[in-house]
Amino acid sequence: MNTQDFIKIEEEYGAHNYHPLDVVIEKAEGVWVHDVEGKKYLDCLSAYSAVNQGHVHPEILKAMLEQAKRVTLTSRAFRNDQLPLLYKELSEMTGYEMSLPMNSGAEAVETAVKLARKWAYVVKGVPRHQAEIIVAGNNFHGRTVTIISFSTEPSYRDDFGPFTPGFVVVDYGDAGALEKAITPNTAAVMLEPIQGEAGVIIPPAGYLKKVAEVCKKNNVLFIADEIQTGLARTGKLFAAHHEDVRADITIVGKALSGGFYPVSAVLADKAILGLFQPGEHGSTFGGNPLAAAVARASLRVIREEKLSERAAELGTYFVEQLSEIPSPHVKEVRGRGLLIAVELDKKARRFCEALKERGILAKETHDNVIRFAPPLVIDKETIDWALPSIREVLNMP
Ligand code: IF1
Repeated sequence: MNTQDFIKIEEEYGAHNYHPLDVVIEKAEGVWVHDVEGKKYLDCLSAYSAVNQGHVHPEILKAMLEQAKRVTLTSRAFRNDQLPLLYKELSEMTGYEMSLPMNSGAEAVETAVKLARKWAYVVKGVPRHQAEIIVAGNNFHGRTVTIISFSTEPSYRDDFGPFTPGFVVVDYGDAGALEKAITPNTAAVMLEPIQGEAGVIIPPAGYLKKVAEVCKKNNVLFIADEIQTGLARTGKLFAAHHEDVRADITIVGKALSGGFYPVSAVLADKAILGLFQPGEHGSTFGGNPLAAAVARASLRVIREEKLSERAAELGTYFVEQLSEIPSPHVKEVRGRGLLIAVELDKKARRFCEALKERGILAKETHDNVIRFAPPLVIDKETIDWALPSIREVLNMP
């Protein structure tokens, strides 16, 4: 079957909840993906930063295959020999005393919301069911009903009410507005350290630090959603580290599994995560031995291949090179590590389609932004290979 054959079947039998590029991928390795026509593409999306380690990383694959032959799922009614080791290695790598494993990013965000609310009632003394969580405009934290209840994107929420109450939206980047929004019932502030889906929006220097100070001063938890920005993507283990901020709760996902398996987790110290009592929260697959083995290998690759340093160095280079491209369409090039955005003065879709014709897969976000977020295993030579095509496309009429 060829590309059109696959597309025809997908269009007929699948829900149309995406508008993907018309490329049908059949295999991938490292920074490259191959379609059913035998064409090769440089992946500049990394499955929205889930394959920071590169596609089908051999070490993670080996760990997955070996574990899959032993045991894949025990449920948390029993214990397994992988999860304790993941807990320990996550703690040693991130500096948080404890973690709670889930599957999708949204499930980990929901877990963090429940944890912050419980902390508000049990520790802070907020009257039950009046806890408030402050979030930012143009946030993206997932697709569940509670999470889209605080989305400001009409298409994500308009047909899906009624909504979960208890969320207050303030402008991203404005610490003063955030401080004003704090009430005695505020449990937490939840932010993306860089807003990915909003178009790689990097907050003003010092914003995260100021937010952390405001939270501390007002006995409010700071929750950092690092599902997309974390695990080396922006050139540090966490994007919050660019401002030496240590959130009270950090949420990870995506690259926690190197793209092999849905694995997410909530990280916090015992004073917070110790609040969950047996049976209060869970999930059938959360913390399963296969997920734990995959996550342990994924974290090992990030450490051993120094992916944070790599993202910092190559991201700086990539941004410099993109910034030097003369183009009538480019409004701004911005990025941190290998999370890069080229903002255009017009819709970006046709530029992404032109890039696809030249063997580069990038996805538009928020209409006029092209996101460049290749796997962190990319090298300078490959960036140099891509630049002439990017230059050509950015100068299309
Ligand atoms: C889609 C966006 C990116 C996330 C942050 C939580 C989640 C995500 C910061 C939820 C997930 C994904 C979801 C995917 C597309 C992609 C996305 F465009 F939707 F917003 F990356 F920017 N926090 N982001 O970025 O994690 O439940 O998906 O595992 O829903 O279309 P998830």
